[in-house]
Amino acid sequence: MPSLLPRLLLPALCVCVISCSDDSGENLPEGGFGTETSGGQTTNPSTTSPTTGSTTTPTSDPTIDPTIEPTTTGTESSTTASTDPSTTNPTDDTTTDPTDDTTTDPTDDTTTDPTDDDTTGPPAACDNDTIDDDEVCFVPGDTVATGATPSDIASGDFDGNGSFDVIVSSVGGSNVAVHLGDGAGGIAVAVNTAVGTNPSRVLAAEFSGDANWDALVTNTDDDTVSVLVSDGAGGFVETALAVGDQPVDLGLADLDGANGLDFAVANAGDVNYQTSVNDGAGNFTLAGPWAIGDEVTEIAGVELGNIALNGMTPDAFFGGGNAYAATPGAGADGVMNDGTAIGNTAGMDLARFNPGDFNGDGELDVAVTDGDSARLFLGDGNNGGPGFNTDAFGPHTNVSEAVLADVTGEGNEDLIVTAEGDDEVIVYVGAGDSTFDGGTAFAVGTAPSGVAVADLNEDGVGDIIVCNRGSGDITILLSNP
Ligand SMILES: [Ca+2]
Ligand SMILES: [Ca+2]
Ligand SMILES: [Ca+2]
Ligand SMILES: [Ca+2]
Repeated sequence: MPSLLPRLLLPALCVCVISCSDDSGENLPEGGFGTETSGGQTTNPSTTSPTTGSTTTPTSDPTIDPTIEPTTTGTESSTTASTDPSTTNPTDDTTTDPTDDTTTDPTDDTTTDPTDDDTTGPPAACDNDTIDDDEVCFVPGDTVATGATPSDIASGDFDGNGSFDVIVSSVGGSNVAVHLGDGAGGIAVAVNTAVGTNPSRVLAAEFSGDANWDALVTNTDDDTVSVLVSDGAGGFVETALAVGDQPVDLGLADLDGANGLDFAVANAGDVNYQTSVNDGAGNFTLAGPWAIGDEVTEIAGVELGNIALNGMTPDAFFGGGNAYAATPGAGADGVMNDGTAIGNTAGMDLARFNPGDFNGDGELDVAVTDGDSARLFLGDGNNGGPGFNTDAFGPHTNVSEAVLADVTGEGNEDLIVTAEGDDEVIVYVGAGDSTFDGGTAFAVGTAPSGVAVADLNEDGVGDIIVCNRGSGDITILLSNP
């Protein structure tokens, strides 16, 4: 992928893959690696350290060679993958072109290409087990049928066997679909679990005090959150918590410093949010709703994490439409303080929120969709709350979700964006210093509506899992270092 900007390799940060979500204040269960999508939890049940490597293999340009050259690109800067000269001449494999890392020739392994260090892999290779500065590589994995009109997807180890599994919510339905992972990159057919009406966001984490990951679901049409405590066999025991009007998003953190993860829920109909404190066994007690500031007139998302508003207790970050705000957390019993409006983003349409820590400073950062683009909020620890990365990652067509996770194996969070109108997922490789490359697009199913990252094949590098609203299925893209 010669057109990608060279990214900095920061080996010292590689261990962050295991735990930086915790550092962001999300206080994830041990082992974290992999990322949820909704509300954003993640994690790696196995505490394996990330291996290295990224490479390339696209799926998105069938007219050339679907096994190799990623086409497209969304862009934050003006750099795009389209600058690869080889794309204009499929047979061009000239060794005099230093940027030609062709892809159309499966036997190309030229050592005269300064950017090609893929000297050991087989043809069309994304498997040389080295970190290639210029490659972003994913191998198409399984496509698996799921709920009829999936809206969101998350990953966790629900049966406690050490391998990531997948859970999907479907718009208009009353079930979530669970797909157990096989540890080799595949997932099983769906087994449904009943929840409330119109499950929208789903988030996975371990919060009941055993080895089995649990889940939370917002049921937008009956104003409940389903607390799904895993039974250890891929099923759940559901408790429906009555919350405010039209719950649409969730955030997770240990608010009170005891008994594991607590959560926040954004109520779009009431334009407020509530917190809920865990007793350690997955029984939650609601607190709030909390003041969010007059400037915030819509709430589409909420995240919990330290943004240094008042020390190290988790704070809340929330908003929607054209404004966002934060409230300092008081800690005790999930109590939050009054909201502080941080920014008015006139003309934006902030919708889906997901947490991360893309500059690795331990402060909560947030990825948000904004119409045809994705945006990033940088928690800078300045007590004034998060700054705002004004770069738009796009344009694409109808960005449905944006998540932060390392899918290239070098230890920095990348930005993964689904474009519902383009049938693509776009990967922006993060350098760990708040900068990203120009993006590389990969084809997925029809109308991708959500994305999660988890290491499904257990090679130490996060894989991309997309649910597709239009085709009613899940696309897996295995990172192939
Ligand atoms: Ca599992
Ligand atoms: Ca559990
Ligand atoms: Ca707690
Ligand atoms: Ca993997």
